[in-house]
Amino acid sequence: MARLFRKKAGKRKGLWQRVVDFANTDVRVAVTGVDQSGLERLEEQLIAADFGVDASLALVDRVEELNRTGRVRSDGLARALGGGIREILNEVAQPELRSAPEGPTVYLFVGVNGVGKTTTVAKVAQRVRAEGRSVLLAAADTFRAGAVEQLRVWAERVGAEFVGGQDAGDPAAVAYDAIDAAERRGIDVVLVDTAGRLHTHRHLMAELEKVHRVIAKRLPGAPHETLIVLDATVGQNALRQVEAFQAVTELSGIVLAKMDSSGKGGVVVALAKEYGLPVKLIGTGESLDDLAEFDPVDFVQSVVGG
Ligand SMILES: Nc1nc2c(ncn2[C@@H]2O[C@H](COP(=O)(O)OP(=O)(O)O)[C@@H](O)[C@H]2O)c(=O)[nH]1
Ligand SMILES: [Mg+2]
Repeated sequence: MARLFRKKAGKRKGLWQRVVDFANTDVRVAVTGVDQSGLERLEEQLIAADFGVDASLALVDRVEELNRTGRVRSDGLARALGGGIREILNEVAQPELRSAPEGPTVYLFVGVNGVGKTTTVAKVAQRVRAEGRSVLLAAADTFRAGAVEQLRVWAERVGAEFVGGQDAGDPAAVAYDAIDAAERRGIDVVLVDTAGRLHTHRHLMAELEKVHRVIAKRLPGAPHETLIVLDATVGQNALRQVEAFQAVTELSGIVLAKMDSSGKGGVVVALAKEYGLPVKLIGTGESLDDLAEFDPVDFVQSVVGG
């Protein structure tokens, strides 16, 4: 992941450079620490970088606290921020995907349209295959024409089993059949792809609630992960999406897709602070191998170098 951030340092710079420049070039900061207007500017910059209000205030408080003890000078600011961000992220960190003690492990993928759900399902399938485990893809996106076929193609490419419904069929039935098939065939992991939807799609949200409920009923302990896929480029809107999906499923973590095309990693901190949800995986491109674990230490290192 460190490589990813270095690669995009140019883009990311705008975001952080303002915070860091502020510490380095403001002579008063170097001599006397951060003054009140400096703290206000820092707060604005953090909010502009998508850290969210709660996290930004907590970080500024931390800087203010260190400031009082004289410990914030030019390079100390980056370190103070880095420590604060790490703390917020570590509180919710949980990089491992949960597995079933026996029988198939089931992961449910949810999120709005076009964020990268289906691609993420394929990437996770590829990873499971690489670990020598068997995997079945369940095409419970029966809403968008062609979605079932799209997942079938991925399944073939990664060597996964496949269960697909009819277009316009019942997605909960697809998930149910997929778990049946996995049990019968002794398959290790079931990945359930779903249709993109917005909180305004009442019918589709109710349908998703049903998918979740049917999985939980069919196999106690499942879904072992309910992962919301977010497009890293949307920034603050990610928070609204989490809120909406949390209301109908029990989210266990986040996949932040499109980190390769975003300078908006700050939202990760807001999500941890406001929803207590860990980012488990990040998408770093459109190919099957473009999936990485989210590592808070790497993240902080890459953004503040502290
Ligand atoms: N750059 C980049 N593109 C991605 C990533 N993940 C998905 N995409 C692209 O985003 C688009 C939508 O992906 P898809 O998986 O169909 O989204 P879905 O509607 O949520 O299932 C496709 O063009 C993908 O190739 C990623 O991590 N990085
Ligand atoms: Mg899809």
